Amino acid sequence: MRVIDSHTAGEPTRVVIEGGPDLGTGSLAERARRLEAEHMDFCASVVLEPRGHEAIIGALLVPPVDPACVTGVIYFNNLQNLGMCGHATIGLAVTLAHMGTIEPGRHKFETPVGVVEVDLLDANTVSVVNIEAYRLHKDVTVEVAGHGPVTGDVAWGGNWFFLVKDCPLDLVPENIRPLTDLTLRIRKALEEAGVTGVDNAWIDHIELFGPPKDPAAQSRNFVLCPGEAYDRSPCGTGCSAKLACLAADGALAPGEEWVQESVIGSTYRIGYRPGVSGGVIPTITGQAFVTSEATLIFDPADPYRFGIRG
Ligand code: PYC
Repeated sequence: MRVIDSHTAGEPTRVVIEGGPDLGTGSLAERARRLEAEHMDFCASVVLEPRGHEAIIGALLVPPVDPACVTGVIYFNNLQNLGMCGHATIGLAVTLAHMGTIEPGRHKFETPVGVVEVDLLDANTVSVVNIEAYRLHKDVTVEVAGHGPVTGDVAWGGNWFFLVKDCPLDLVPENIRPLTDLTLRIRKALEEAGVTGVDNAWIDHIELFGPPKDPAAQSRNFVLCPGEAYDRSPCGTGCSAKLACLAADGALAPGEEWVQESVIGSTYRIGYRPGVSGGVIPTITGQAFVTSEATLIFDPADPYRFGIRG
């Protein structure tokens, strides 16, 4: 299997360019469900140790349904497929440019949650126009074990998020362990309280906000991804959910720029235009860099060929 690795604002992406499973035909959403139901060994073997680690997001290239799209893509981690993934979309655009498949300019990628547009600005800089993001609930309070009440908003940005405005901990790399513990507890509290997205969807991403370190930024975040990994980047779909909340609160006007910092200090420039269903169409601009091209080997005698699972 051939893969190309990159990182976007520190967050890794592994694009499978050859040797992935055949998911047959149908919509991207149907093929993503098939990937999750029938090929989790493949997903875990690509992203987990000993070939990877829990923070890697895989991107499986598949033929698009919409002929206007350069490619279809299904993002996945070791547990599930992701509807959309902002950092991996930036990483994919830079990877396709590295392969000579796309040139600077506007392109479309088809994902399980809809078509997204990417503007390849130079070899490393990409703007992603995401699907429509919206806030579902404002000010939901849950009782978090060992901590007390925590209030946040539930919003959709291509994945489901619970967004907490004032993080009680400083958002710095030294606090990644306690930030991870706190967000895992918040996610459990949401599950226990029955707080979900639309159609009982699991709120799998938890996002904490605090003041930025860089004076050019407006905010800093920490994002827990499905599983126990945190996002090294400011999280593209998390920024989309944030923009939906800012717009709903009247805190950011259409076309205005917001700089979102991640817990490691990397940044995205973000903004929105109004959506057609009352939400926002986010634009996320960031940089990715290719880090390796590799052939993954699956030796049938290797007891860990399907990844080391916790
Ligand atoms: O950038 O949307 C994102 C993302 C989701 C999970 C990790 N990164």
